[in-house]
Amino acid sequence: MATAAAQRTARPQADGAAAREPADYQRVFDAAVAADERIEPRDWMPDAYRATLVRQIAQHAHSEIIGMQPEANWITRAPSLRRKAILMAKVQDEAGHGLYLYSAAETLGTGRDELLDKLHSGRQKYSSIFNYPTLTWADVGAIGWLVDGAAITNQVPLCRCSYGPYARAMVRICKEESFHQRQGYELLLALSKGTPEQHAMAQDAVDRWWWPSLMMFGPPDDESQHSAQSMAWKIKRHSNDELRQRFVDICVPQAESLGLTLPDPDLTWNEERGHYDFGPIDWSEFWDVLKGNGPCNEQRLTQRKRAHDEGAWVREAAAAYAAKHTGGAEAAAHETTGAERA
Ligand code: BYC
Repeated sequence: MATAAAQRTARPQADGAAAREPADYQRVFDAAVAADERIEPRDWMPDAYRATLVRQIAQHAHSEIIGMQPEANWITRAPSLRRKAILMAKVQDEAGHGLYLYSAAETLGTGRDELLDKLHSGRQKYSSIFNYPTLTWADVGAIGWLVDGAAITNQVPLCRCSYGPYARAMVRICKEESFHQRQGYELLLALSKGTPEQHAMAQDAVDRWWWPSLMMFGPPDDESQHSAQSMAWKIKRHSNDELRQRFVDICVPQAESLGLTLPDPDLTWNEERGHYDFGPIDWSEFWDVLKGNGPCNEQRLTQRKRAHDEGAWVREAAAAYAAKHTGGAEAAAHETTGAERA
């Protein structure tokens, strides 16, 4: 009797069994999702499931590498060696996250070149949040606390995503994100407890990053075109609004401990719901940023394309090195075969 995993595999039957009908593959896939099993790269999967994963994972990967820019802006101006070392490590981590995610997308049969080409030509998105500028040093703290905090809230459930490679990549990413969130919180705390000017700088950063951080979770549920299907496939485990509410509930007491206020006069505890109520989000701003009209959209894409072009020689050198080694291995194998024959 074939195991559940073997039943899902789309490879030809080694035992010569008759090929299954498409409906059988669909049934086996549906049963695996219903049983909370992981779908793996060699398993049969519906085309639309594959396309949805490529869309989400690519957008996620693009966000990681574009997300390096706003913080990298402050590396040379970090106020101490310790802060500089922490920030450099964080920005490098984001590059690493991009690599895990591009690799996960590759397991779905989509090459990295193709995905980068779609990013550079505006055919694939990256997170709206990275189209806002980092105006002061406190923004590094606000990004860590709020942006990485929102990312963790969104990404912890993705560790249970139905697609194996994405879920496994998320485990490591979430561990690193929690370090990022803590360093941001600690940085803001130092500023908040510092001079009045430092406190004001921390408050100003939180005022600017709060609403865009809430937008990171995506449009409200009734305008989220992909949520229902993604949740049925167990790619997403919670809706955009559920995760946004969870994030607000986490942040309110943290803001109090930081001695900072969140820029929303409507934030109040709702005893009946067991959650904080919060004010209306300006969704016109969100859609406008997605259309390319945020304060930094143009700058981010221009910088990304420049970095890609300037890195061409590195990719060429790496490819030449790999070809040399593959060539060497093939030549060695050939020699062995020849020696055996002789
Ligand atoms: N920004 O039907 P919906 C990080 C798009 S990196 C831009 O709800 P879905 C970090 C959406 O793509 C964090 N676009 O979509 C890095 C769709 O358009 P398309 C990045 C957005 O996919 C460095 C349309 O709106 N995290 O933390 O079901 C330094 C309708 O939306 C956004 C991830 O990528 C947005 N905010 O749900 C520091 C997490 N929201 O594709 C930190 C993985 C929505 O049809 N992604 N859109 O053209 C997800 O969990 C989901 O894709 C989302 C959206 C919740 C974001």
